Amino acid sequence: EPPMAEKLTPEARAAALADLPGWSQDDNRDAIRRRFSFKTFNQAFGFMTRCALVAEKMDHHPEWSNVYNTVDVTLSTHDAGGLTDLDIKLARSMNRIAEG
Ligand code: HBI
Repeated sequence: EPPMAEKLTPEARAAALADLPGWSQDDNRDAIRRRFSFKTFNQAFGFMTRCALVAEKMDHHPEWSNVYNTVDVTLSTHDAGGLTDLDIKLARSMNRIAEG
């Protein structure tokens, strides 16, 4: 197994967020969040299916919920107790997948 990811410094977090369209710092936790909105439930669930395959490959998993055409995502590295590069990588993948 790779070594545990380390929490990003405030500077690294700010720099990463500035280059991550749609994502923002969670108000209450050391985590980032984004709402993805689609035209249909089918598009939303297709997005979740593709993201799930990436997450499983990374062994890094989102906290998320789906209501009809909307997917709310929160990313944090539980093992590290906060935001790490793994969250940034998964967020980038999710943005790419959402762009189709
Ligand atoms: N997903 N978001 C997130 N954070 C983790 O710390 C994490 C995970 N998926 C799997 C995982 N850790 C495993 O490494 C441990 O649960 C063993």
